[in-house]
Amino acid sequence: MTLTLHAAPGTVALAVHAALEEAGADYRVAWLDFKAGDQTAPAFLAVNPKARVPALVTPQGVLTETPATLEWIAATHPDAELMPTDPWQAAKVREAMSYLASTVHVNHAHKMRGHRWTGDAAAQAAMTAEVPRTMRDCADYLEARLDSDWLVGEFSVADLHLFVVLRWLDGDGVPLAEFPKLSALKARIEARPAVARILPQHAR
Ligand SMILES: N[C@@H](CCC(=O)N[C@@H](CS)C(=O)NCC(=O)O)C(=O)O
Repeated sequence: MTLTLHAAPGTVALAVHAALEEAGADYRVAWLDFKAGDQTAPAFLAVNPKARVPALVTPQGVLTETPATLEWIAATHPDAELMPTDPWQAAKVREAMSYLASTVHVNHAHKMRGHRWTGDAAAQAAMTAEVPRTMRDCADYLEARLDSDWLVGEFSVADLHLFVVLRWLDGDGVPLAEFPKLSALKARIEARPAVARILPQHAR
């Protein structure tokens, strides 16, 4: 069965798209137009009631949440070696993806999606104003802990997850150029043939 990835350009779904391409998976992309409100249309809510991308339709059902989806792709395409087999290294990959999803992505969402937390326009503006600081804190942490070519040992799905965040930093008021190790990692990921093949589809 061909997998179907529900995605929108430039979103965290890019990490899953890149993993499918890296894995040589049999897949297609169903694109959503966020500006048109596709994510809250009944047709998509039937796929993912959380109204978020990525959502991956698999033979066993729909998979959501980027870390879980990335790990499933790695597990079902072992030849691509997208997840370490060593338990410690695998736990470190999960640790990184949990941090990216639950802390970094949430900080980023405070820029445009403050309405998820408050209906108060002034409070939303205050949240937006904090994003350059909170995202810089994350970038500082990541830059300081990077000690090899990849986030955890060999290349893994955690690098693809991080890649999306690195693409967001400039827009969040944190110049990526100020972080030499993160800039070099982003360039290494962009140079991967699978990533280069899908990136044009994520131009916004
Ligand atoms: N925890 C989810 C978050 C997914 C998420 O928030 N995706 C955003 C795009 S980056 C989305 O679909 N937003 C739709 C909206 O806010 O309307 C994950 O890690 O996959």
